[in-house]
Amino acid sequence: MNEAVNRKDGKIALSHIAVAFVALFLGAIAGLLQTFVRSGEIELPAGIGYYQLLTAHGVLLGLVFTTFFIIGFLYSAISRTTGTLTNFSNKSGWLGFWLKTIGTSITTVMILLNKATVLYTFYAPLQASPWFYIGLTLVVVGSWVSGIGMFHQYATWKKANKGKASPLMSFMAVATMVLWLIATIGVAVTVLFQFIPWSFGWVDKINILLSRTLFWYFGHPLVYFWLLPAYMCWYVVIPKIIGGKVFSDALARLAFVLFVLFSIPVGFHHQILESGIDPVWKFIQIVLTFMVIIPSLMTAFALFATFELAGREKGAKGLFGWFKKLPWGDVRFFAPFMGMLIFIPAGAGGIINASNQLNQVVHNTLFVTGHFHLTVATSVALTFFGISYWLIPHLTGRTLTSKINKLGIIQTVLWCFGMFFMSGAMHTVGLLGAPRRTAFTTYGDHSVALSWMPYQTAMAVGGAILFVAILLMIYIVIYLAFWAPKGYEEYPIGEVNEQAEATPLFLENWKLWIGISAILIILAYTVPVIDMIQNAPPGSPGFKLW
Ligand code: HAS
Repeated sequence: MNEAVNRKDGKIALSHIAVAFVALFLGAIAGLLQTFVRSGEIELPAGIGYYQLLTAHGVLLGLVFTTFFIIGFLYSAISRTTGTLTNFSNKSGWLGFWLKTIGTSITTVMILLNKATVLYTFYAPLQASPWFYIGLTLVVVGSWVSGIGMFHQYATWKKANKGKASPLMSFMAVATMVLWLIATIGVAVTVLFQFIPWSFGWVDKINILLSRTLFWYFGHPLVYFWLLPAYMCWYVVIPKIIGGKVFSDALARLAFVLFVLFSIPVGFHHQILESGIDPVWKFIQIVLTFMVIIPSLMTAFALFATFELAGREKGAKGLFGWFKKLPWGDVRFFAPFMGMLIFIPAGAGGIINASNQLNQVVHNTLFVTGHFHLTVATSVALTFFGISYWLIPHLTGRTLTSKINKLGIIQTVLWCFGMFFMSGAMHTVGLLGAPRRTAFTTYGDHSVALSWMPYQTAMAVGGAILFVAILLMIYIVIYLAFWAPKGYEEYPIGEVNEQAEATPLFLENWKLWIGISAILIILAYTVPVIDMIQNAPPGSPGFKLW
């Protein structure tokens, strides 16, 4: 195994990470302004709309920051663990990068021109400029090209190492991209066959229910596309940083396989309150949703085991003695750890959302917004920051200094504080009935709406703290990329515990897993989708309400 990522391959990863952090910065400005507008502190100048900002925030952070960071990180992981990329994989890496970057630029310009104020979920019948959808298509096609490059590298390694299990990190990267490719079929179909013809005016009407269903076929696995790279860090990188071992290679692979199987046929849990879908099919998909919780519970188990075994190796005694042996002063550990810790309430919120009856209380309220600010914007984002502290200097031939390590710890603490205020207030006020996706309003000074105001102010306070944390992070990223002392920063990859069971090779039988995944998708979606087409509602013209 290479100890360092090849320089040429590293440039692909770095370019992706650079775009990711530019998107993070722009998206954060939108986020800060939103919290101030929503709490009634400011009004936006120059005709900028609240929903325009909200669209920019969701697209730049939810779609661009994540996708670019993930693909950059996965390329680095594959190159680090399977060796220098083949010519084909390297070229695919660059082609994918440019397609995604051109697509992102088109989409962002459309949002800034106020021609695509449709939020990141672009629900019909809100209708954007066709160029918004074309930009998104390029991002998706670019990500496919990147994925094919990774598959090629993995297949080349497998051919040269017949009968051996692939390196764990590469396996995880491939599983993440398999999930992504299957998931994006849904969004590709709705954008190509519904949104683009409708927004160009080639057809007058759109089947809203079908478009939302195809969106959520993609939208739920999307959240695991965000989560799995964080899990790669938790399973493989963290053991090395804490001086321990990967608890079980087989368990980690099985968890990733379960995500490929169960993360897709569950989109209806975002549509529990959507009329026109038979409750039986909603019920089936909710049962499958509870199945997709299992690999996260397995992950929690494996992490506790990793921490405990590492602690006992270092002489920890008692039930919780290992806790003190963790490297609290090392930001490469501390930031992802805070992500894990916060994933416990974040995941509990997900289970609340997924429960049919409780969903009636929280759907379309700020509770859901609170949920995803803990999951993606804290557990995942803090882990991505944790990766950046060593990955960026590793790729630029520099080192993480103790000053930046300290700043990173301050950044993490600020992030957790900011999120405590913002997401805590969102969860609470959501339970009091405050809707999501709304600008400032007192609903004619209604007493219930007025009771939400203190929470919205708390959201703005949290948002301001988070903005300071983002500025700090951007400074750290620039420092690590350009100013940190030259040197060598380790790319940490944990070894597997000698006492773990051997990894069964069937875990890499992709034909089997993709086959089962296809069967589950067909089972969960065929009948309801046929129903939506055969008994289609009249369809809707486009609306531009901004
Ligand atoms: Fe979710 C809505 C259900 C996980 C993101 N979710 C959303 C939306 C987003 C999102 C963005 O069923 C909004 C979409 C929109 O715009 O409308 N979600 C779930 C469930 C899970 C879940 C069941 N969500 C995530 C993750 C996300 C994410 C992960 C991003 C990364 N979600 C829903 C539902 C809705 C929803 C409904 C729709 C609501 C509605 O009505 O609109 C599960 O996967 C969660 C399982 C997680 C766990 C936690 C395991 C804990 C671990 C940490 C261990 C910690 C350690 C450290 C070891 C069971 C692994 C501790 C150390 C110590 C010392 C203590």
